Amino acid sequence: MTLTAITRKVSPAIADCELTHLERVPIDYAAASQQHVAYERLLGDLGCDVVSLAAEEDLPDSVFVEDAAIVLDEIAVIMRPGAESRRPERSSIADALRPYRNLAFISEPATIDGGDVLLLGKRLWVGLTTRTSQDGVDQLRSLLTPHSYSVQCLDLLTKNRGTEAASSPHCLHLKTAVTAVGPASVLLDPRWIDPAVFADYDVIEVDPSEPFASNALLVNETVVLSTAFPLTRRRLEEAGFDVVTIDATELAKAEGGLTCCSLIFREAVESRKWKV
Ligand code: CIR
Repeated sequence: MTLTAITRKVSPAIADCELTHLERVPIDYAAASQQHVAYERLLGDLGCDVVSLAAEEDLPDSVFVEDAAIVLDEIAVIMRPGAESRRPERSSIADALRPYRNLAFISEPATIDGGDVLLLGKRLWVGLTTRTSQDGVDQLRSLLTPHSYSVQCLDLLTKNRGTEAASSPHCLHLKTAVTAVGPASVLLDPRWIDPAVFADYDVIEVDPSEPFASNALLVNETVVLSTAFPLTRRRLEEAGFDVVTIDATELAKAEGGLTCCSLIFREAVESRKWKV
């Protein structure tokens, strides 16, 4: 199926990115840009029309377009990111999405990052985290209930946490801990999220030696995973998934994973109707 993928080039200011759990280490801008170009090429190979936005010189985290919006068949919702430095990323993402969808907006004081929103069919799981507030979840629910989505809030600050809840910091976003790898399948890290939460789904757990492997990107029927996680790759392949890997190690230093760097969506339902 042809999909559209919105991406944005790495900002030359990436070294000034927000960091929550990782220590700041130097980020090689050239290497990050090169890896990002390979990511865009891979999306193209997997059937996406890639719309690559120009870099935003003054917005360090703007390559992580996933956090500024969510795109559903019926509507796109422009988020209000929890980190203040990231709020100016929204206007250009709204402009990029306008040709494809009607837009709705999360308004202040609510905050919500797209990285906290996991879509499985008509169900959205939304993590309550340091970036996403209850008000953000509630606003999203009122915007999407008319489109027949159910919005399920997952408190990741005090509940639903995995085996390392007491000893390690919680993960940044819901999708750091769990992502969709099929229509009813999720890849998760049981240290960060209680697998019982996803009992209705087919659950694949990451290899215990590979933290951060749980952020995989599903494009059509292919699972894209970082080359850093060969053992989790093997688990997925043994479970019957088609997996391709890509080097995403440079942006990982900015706490970015594979889902973070694109907004992927299919043709709007209305325009499909026109073509029938
Ligand atoms: C941030 O802290 O906002 C960025 N440095 C990383 C955002 C990664 N986005 C995501 O997981 N959805």
